[in-house]
Amino acid sequence: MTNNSVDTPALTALDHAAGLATYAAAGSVRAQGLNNRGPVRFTDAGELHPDILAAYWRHGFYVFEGLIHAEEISELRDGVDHLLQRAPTGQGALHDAQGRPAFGQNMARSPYVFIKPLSDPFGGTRALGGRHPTKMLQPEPDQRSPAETVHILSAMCETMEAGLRLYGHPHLMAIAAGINGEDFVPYNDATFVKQAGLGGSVSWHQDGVTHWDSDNWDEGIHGFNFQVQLFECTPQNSLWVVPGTHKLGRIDIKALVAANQGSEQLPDAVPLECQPGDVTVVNRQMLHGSFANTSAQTRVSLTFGFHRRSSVLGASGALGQDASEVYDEERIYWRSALLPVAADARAQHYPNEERYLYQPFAGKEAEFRYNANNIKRVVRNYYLRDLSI
Ligand SMILES: O=C(O)CCC(=O)C(=O)O
Repeated sequence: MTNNSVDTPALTALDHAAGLATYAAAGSVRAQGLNNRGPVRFTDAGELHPDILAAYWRHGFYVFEGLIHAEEISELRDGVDHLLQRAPTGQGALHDAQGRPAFGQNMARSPYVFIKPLSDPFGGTRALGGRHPTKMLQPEPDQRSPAETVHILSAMCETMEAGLRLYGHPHLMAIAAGINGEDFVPYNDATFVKQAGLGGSVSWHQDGVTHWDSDNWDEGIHGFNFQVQLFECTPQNSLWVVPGTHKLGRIDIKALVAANQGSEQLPDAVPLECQPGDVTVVNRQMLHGSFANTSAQTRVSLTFGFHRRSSVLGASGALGQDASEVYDEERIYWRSALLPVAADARAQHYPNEERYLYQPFAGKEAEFRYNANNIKRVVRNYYLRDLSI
């Protein structure tokens, strides 16, 4: 299947879904052969199990099954639902669909990114460092569709208490330490909302933009992203990855798609099929993307990443950050302070759960409790200190 052009009739959502069916089934079979999914396991010393780490480094991704309990998933769904109910009616609008003042107007940056339904907002543009060089298929949405649909919700630790608590999840933090070292540091967060019949595509890309030409480049230098899945992820609505591509350096995506007869259905890709509560870890150097969601199932993926400290210290702003920003010790300290605050928010909500002690703030737990002072100095506007590379 080739991309739309002005000369060809518009692709219907139905045809798009039908055009994905065979590819989706084959991708699902390929994924099953990889042996990189299952429940999280730790050694007696509390470290991420070496078999899991080996599978992650081999393929560039891992699926942790059932990591987040149903009760917490339900709280997160409520949080996202609230944000969607109170969303402005479109980018920059002041009211929600009920005519109430929209959420987020007192924030330093709107937490909502809207797009035209089923569109590919970044493919083939210079946005985000031009890292999405090709355009995905853009089927025609149903005539009753709204003009704009929410594509991304950001700042989950400020907009949802459940989002902040998730950030401090002890198993997620231990996984981050296993991959990036105990002094790991945060990246950013973005919740991808792919509503049934409306959700747009995310064109094939690799996330990292800073270190491709570094002398000390390696397969882990751009960190990884978690995706916490609130609903079932099927081959039709899920993120797809090309296994092993985190080892290849910068990929010529345009040439790859051209060599595939212009089709977005890359031959070796696999879907990240998940149940609610599963968590994926995807290396940010992986070639990955997702198709327009012409299926009947919504996907909501809470996406947040972590880096090695050495990848970030001294780097300049990239992606959502201005190039004039420098990630010095102080910047890293205050962005990382969200982790002990999140761990304490979690401990207050789930008092019987063992808390993760984040090594860079060891001994400072009392100073970084979840309280009014730290909501003001650490949580508010935390996303302005993101560490994007
Ligand atoms: O979940 C998606 O559809 C896109 C996610 C993605 O591209 C990313 O996390 O970089």
